[in-house]
Amino acid sequence: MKKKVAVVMGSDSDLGVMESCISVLEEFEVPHMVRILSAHRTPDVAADFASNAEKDRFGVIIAAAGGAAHLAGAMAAQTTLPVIGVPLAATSLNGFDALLSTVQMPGGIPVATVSVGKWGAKNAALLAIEILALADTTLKRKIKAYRKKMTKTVIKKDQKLNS
Ligand code: RP5
Repeated sequence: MKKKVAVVMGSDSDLGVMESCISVLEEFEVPHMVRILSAHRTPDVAADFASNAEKDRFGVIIAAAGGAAHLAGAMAAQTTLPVIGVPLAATSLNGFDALLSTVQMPGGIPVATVSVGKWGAKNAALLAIEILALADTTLKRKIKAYRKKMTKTVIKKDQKLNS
């Protein structure tokens, strides 16, 4: 049975940006679940989800948060599954605060942190797919094809610009 990706976020206000993540998982037909779980507002529910994630057949957890962004770290504290943190720009500090909260994990509890906002959201999905592809040849083929297509698109744009 294929492993799933969990996409968790601190608030429904994060959903707009996280669509960039969800759409990539859909494009690659990766089974996934999207949850609103908060490290601060629903800490018990969040901890329960993360501690059961491996048993519930998840392979990777993507965690996005913007305000006092502890969600990825809180997930990682409860599981040895890989956790990818997506810092979001939700405060007057434009996401720099979320970046530091997410990336500066103390030694022993890793969180793979991507960039702030929609690029990070997209890359979180691609990174999760690359992790799952280590044990899934179909997914490996798809991710290589995705890269080739992207390369061709950029070459075409360059040729168009110079023709
Ligand atoms: C964080 O606080 C959430 O991840 C969100 O980015 C931010 C603000 O949440 P709301 O007040 O919009 O619900 O926990």
